Amino acid sequence: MFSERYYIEKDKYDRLVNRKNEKSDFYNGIYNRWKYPVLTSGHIPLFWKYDLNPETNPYFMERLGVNAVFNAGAVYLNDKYYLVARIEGNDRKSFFGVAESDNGVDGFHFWDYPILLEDTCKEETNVYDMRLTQHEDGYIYGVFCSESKDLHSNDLSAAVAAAGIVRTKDLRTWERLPNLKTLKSPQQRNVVLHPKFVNGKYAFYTRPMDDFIETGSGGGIGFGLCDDILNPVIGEEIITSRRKYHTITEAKNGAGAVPIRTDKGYIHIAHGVRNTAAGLRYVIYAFATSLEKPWEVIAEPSGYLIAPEGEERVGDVSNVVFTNGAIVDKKKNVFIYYASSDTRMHVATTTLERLTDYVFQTPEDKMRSVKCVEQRCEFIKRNLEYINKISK
Ligand code: M1P
Repeated sequence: MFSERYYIEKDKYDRLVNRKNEKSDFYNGIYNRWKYPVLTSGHIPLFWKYDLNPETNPYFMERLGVNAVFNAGAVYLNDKYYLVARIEGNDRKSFFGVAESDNGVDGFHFWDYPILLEDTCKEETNVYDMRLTQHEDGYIYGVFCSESKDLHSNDLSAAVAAAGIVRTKDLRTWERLPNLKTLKSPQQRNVVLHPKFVNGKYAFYTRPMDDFIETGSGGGIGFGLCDDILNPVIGEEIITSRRKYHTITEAKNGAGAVPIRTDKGYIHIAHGVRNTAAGLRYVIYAFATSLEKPWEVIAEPSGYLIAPEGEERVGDVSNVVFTNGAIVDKKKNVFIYYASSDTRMHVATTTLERLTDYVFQTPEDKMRSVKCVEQRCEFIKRNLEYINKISK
């Protein structure tokens, strides 16, 4: 018989997973924030953490704890909303688990088992942050960070990041492909596969990096083509959305959700990082690239789209919001899944029409205070003239 405590914990879990979500009172006209996180460590089934047999676990102890659930890839299949979340054990190793919901804002529950990747890469220590691309070749690709110890350094923390690739048709059976090789960049993180062939090739958004943490000379989000997904190699990478001095992307940036196709161009939802006295601050921003040349930026609203607010500001890595998944459903509603402070998952919702308006109509960053004040003064002037006109 299960311990009495099992039923208490099971009741907590059931209440959390079945809790109805509601829009918060946050307003900016661009998207709605939802009150409750959609996934947390509390959403992990008890049988992933507790040995349920009282003979081997008489004190009903957690034997394999889970520290955090965050940075989820997202995909919409057969009218359901799926997240492939980064689950980090108390042992600091991350892995992936599939959670599904009927409406995209609540009711997310994990399948019985996490994803067990093929062990094809013996030096790999950690995996995280999967982006899910429904490619026109018929597969769903998962591109994630594959992290290994840097054996060429005496620093115990030195690591090497590469892009791992898996593919599936049903989220249940996953085929591991070789890691992506980028000939010009020693390290890669935040790599996203474009959903279409570009010039007949697989196209990746990359993030050239000199080092595991610092992007160094890497100029921003990169783009490169690859002939063969079974032997994925990228020669040249060109820069799409650039890091810029004194902006939200000054320290680094990285591709997030798979680009969303609209009539006007592809919308990208990415992250930008700046340095502060309190450490790095991660925000989410948006930009658009051309349909014909999906590496060419054609619109980039100034500033951030989502910044951490309230409880989002605090967690294992505070002052961080990060996205690697968004869904556009059959009604053209957009679900932006984002993690806060490397701890939990949230959702912000909007429509494709509204998001397109935001990306293409929001003014660009004028890059210098004086120019930004000029921009704001013109804006205020137009508004005051309009108020005057309608109040006559
Ligand atoms: O801790 C914040 C994020 O840091 C990394 O992002 P980036 O590569 O841009 O620095 C990632 O490890 C990500 O998982 C993490 O959320």
